[in-house]
Amino acid sequence: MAKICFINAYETSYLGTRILASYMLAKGHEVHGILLESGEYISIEEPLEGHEGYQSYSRGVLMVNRATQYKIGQDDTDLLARILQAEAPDVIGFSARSTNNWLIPVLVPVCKAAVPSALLVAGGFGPTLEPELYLDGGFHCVIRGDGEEALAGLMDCVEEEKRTRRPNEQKYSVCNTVWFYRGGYIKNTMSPQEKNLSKYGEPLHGHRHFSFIKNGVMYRYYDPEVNGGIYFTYFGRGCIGHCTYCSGGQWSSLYKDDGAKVYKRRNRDVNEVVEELKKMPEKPQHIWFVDEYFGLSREKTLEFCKLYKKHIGKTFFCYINYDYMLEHEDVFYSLVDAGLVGTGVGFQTGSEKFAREQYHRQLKNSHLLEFAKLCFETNLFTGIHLIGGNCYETEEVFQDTVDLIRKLPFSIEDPWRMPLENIRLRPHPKTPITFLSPKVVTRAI
Ligand code: B12
Ligand code: SF4
Repeated sequence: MAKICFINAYETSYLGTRILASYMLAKGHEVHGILLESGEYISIEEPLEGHEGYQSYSRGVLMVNRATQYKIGQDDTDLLARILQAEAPDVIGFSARSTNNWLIPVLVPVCKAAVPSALLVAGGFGPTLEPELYLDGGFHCVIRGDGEEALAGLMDCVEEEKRTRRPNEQKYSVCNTVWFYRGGYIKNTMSPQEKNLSKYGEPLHGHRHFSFIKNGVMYRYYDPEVNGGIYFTYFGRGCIGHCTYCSGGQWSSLYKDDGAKVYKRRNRDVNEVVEELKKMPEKPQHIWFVDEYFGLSREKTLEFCKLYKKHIGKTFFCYINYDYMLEHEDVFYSLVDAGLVGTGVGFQTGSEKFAREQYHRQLKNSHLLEFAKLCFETNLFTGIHLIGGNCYETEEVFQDTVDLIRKLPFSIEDPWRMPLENIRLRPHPKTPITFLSPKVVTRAI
């Protein structure tokens, strides 16, 4: 048995590490999750050029990810060090999106000083897309892509090292791992993606598995989701879109480049999702399915709705496939009947041409509008997503967007039923739009 401590920072749901944690426990390893700060949006007065994560304007309020205003400080890192020393893990696993890259020099010295013998591993979108950044910053290893199999392989090597008290060179060849070793980078090939997500189990919850640090205060053995209002989970992974500002497409390219099998979309078994929800903590009264979109077939969706209504009955949020729902309105109404109360519609711009050329989105605004009206009439809370701040946008494109907004339904009695959410374009490293329209990048994040 080996022990891993995961570190997440400024996150909302920590879904990736919750799943990894479940899988490591099932493999017989020990796990503890350290949650540094939280990922909520906070309001600001003036637009900020330098912001971590998204900056958005919605319901009359300008907002940024908390990481912009509340930087992790000495108080927080002292507490982090205390937890790490107490847990004494063999491996420390940092989970990061590119928006967390700035934390590399903050966290590495703390981890190394607290547990000098621990192997420092990084995973998630940030390290996957720029492994060298993390290795040069002091991490021993980066795991690219889906983390489950690679981390399990690595933990087994570490366990072997503990048992034999000898270095185990096999760790340097575990699939998906990247190392800086003997003066050069070792980039191991990607292993095929696992199709059956059941293998990885449910996201781990429970106070005993987590510690939370916020505002310089430590909540030892505390899982914020257990006492929060929302429970986060997922139906599956992957997306069929190719939006140029999204890092999702780069994920599948990694596998394709190595000739490894990758799935556009993998769904979990519907019964399994319902069984997980039956066991969810009592306090959260709302469920958020974090999938990019609801990708279940008609039969599976109807089956889910029936089971969900019977056994769970709480309200839920998810993104759904607009065209599909317009063609199969009965499926849409079943979801609403089961508890769907919120969703979003990604217009991004009022100009279909601009959406096609800049963002590689092929959707028809007339369909999106029809779907938005359907949501409105059904009383769903529906965020209308728009992208702001693209310097290639012309006056004509702007006018098209204004015209589109005028066509959206609106109720004076219930003005926030369909709020506009204008999110500033701030492409992540190496996303297609950074090559397509290089000027669009105002600051690398
Ligand atoms: C749902 C979602 C959200 C949800 C919930 C996220 C969550 N899971 O906690 C919400 C809306 C809250 C959200 C918030 C944000 N998101 Co988001 N989100 C997604 C989405 C659609 C799915 C993510 C998901 O849950 N996947 C399923 C889980 C299981 O996968 P995973 O978390 O990636 O974890 C796996 C691997 O990454 C890896 N792994 C992860 N951590 C670790 C750690 C170690 C040690 C190891 C070994 C492996 C490992 O193993 C895991 C299991 O296989 C993706 C798009 C996509 N296609 O993935 C964008 C995406 C991940 N989000 C993105 C961003 C930028 C954000 C925000 C920063 C935006 C903001 N608010 O400013 C915040 C992040 C908060 C933060 N500070 O980090 C970007 C990341 C881009 C990048 N280059 O980093 C993505 C790719 C979308 C995009 N526009 O490109 N997001
Ligand atoms: S932005 Fe959303 S729809 Fe577009 S490719 Fe990324 S995950 Fe898919």
